[in-house]
Amino acid sequence: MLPEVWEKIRDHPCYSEEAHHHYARMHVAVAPACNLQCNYCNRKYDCSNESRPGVTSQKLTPEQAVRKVMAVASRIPQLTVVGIAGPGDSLANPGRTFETFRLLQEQAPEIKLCLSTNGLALPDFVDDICRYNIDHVTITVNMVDPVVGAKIYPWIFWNRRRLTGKEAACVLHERQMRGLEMLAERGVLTKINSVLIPGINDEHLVEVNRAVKERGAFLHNIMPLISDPSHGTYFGLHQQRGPTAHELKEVQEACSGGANLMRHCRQCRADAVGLLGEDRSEEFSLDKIEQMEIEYDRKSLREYQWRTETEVIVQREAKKEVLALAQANKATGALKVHIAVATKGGGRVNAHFGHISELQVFEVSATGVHFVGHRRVESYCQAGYGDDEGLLQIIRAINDCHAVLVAKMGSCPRKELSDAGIEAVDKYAGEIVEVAALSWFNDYSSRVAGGVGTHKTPDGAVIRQSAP
Ligand code: CLF
Ligand code: SF4
Repeated sequence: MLPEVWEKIRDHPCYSEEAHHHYARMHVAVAPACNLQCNYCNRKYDCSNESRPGVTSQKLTPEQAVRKVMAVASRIPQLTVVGIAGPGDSLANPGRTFETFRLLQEQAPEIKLCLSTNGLALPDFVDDICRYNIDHVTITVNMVDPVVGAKIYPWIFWNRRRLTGKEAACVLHERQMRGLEMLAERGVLTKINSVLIPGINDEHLVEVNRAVKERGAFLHNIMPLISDPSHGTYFGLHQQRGPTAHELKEVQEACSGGANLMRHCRQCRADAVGLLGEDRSEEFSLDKIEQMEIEYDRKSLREYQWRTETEVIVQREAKKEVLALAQANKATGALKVHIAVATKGGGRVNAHFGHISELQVFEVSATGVHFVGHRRVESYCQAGYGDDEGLLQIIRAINDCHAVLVAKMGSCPRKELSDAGIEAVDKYAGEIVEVAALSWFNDYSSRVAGGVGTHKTPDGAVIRQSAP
C-alpha cells in the first residue's frame, strides 16, 4: 500500500479493520434533507444508507455540531474521525455540511473528515470535498443497472425536476459513477456501501463490486437490508425481507477477488459516538454538552495516540510470533474454525460474558486470524442473574463457532455452551485477540489430532472423543 494511503486509513476505524479495535469515530447529524427516495427509508428516521434503520437523531446546527465534537474529543481520546452521515443526505444539505467541515478544519485540524452520500449531487461538490480536506467519502451504490435501480428508488429530485422509474435510476447511476471517478482522480479514498436486498440486487452486487473497483473504489461494504414493518418503509410494508447471515456471507464470497470488502461495519446511527460497536451518543445529547466543560488538549491527545500506535505495533509483532507457532504445528494442517470473542476494544479479550452486547467472530487457521463479522446479542446477565432465554439466543448467534473467548464467565453458561460444541475459554483474559485465538487454536488442533476432548465438524456436529 502506498504510504500516503496508509496514512489515511491507519487510524480510520471504518477503512481499516485493525484500526477499528483502537480508534473511534463520531457522526454529527447536521443534514436533514434528502434529494431522492429509497424504498428502505422512511424520512421519519435517519438515512439508512449509512445508519441503522429505525433510529432518529437529534439534529444539530453546524455550531452545535462543532461544540459536540470538541466535547467528545476532550472525553474520548480515541476519537480520530468525524463523519456526516445524515439524518438525510450530506450533499443535499451542502451549506450545513460544508460549514460544519469548515469550522472543524479551523478548530480541530488533526481530526479526519468523512462524509457519506447517495451520490446524486456528488459531481457538483467534488471541489468542495477537496477544499475542506475531506479524505474519505462513502457513496451508496445499490445498482449499476437502471432496471434494478427502478425497484429500489421510486423517484429522485434532480435539476429542479422529479424523475421516476428507469429514467431516475439512469441519472442516479450516471452521477454516482461520475462522482466516484472524479474522487478517485483527486486521490480521495472512497468506500461504497451497498444494501443487500434479497431478490432485487443480491445477484447483481457482484457486478456492482466489479464496476466500482474499475472506477477506483477503495472498499466495498455490503450491508444487510434491515426491514421492519414498524419502520413504515415501502419495503417494510411490502414484506421485503432482509438477508440471512448466510446469504450475506455468500454474496461477500461471490465478490471476493474484486474490490476489497469491509466486514466490520456496525450500521451506526447518524449521531453515533465511540468505537464501532459501542454507542455513547446519549452521553453527548445537546443539553448535556451545553453543561460540559470542554478541554481540548492537543498535547495529551497526541500522547494518547502515540501510545495507541505503539500498542498497535506491539500487537502486530506478537501476532507474527504466535502465527509462526501455528504454522509450525503439524496438527493445524488444513483445519479452519470460527471463534467468538468478547471484547470492549483495544484489540484484547477484555469483556465479561454476562455483559456483552455483541461478539466478534473470527475465522482461525494456520494462515492467520480473519475477522468474519460481529453478532449482536442481548446481555446474558440481567440484574445479577443469568437469563436462560438470553443464553439460548447467544448460542444461536454463535452456533457456527468452536469456542468463545471471554475475560470472565460464571459457571452457569458453560454446560449449555459445551452441549452446543462451543468451548468457553477464559484463560486468555486480557490477551491480544489474535494471540489468544491462535494459542487456543494450536491447543485445539493438537487435541483433535490426538483424539482427545470435544470437537465440532464443519457441518456443526459435536464429536466427543476420549476424555482429555
Ligand atoms: Fe462514519 Fe461512514 Fe465515515 Fe465511518 S461510519 S461516515 S465511513 S466515519 Fe463505518 Fe458506521 Fe459502517 Fe459507516 S461502521 S455505518 S461504514
Ligand atoms: Fe433515506 Fe438516505 Fe435514501 Fe435519502 S438517501 S431516502 S435519507 S436512505
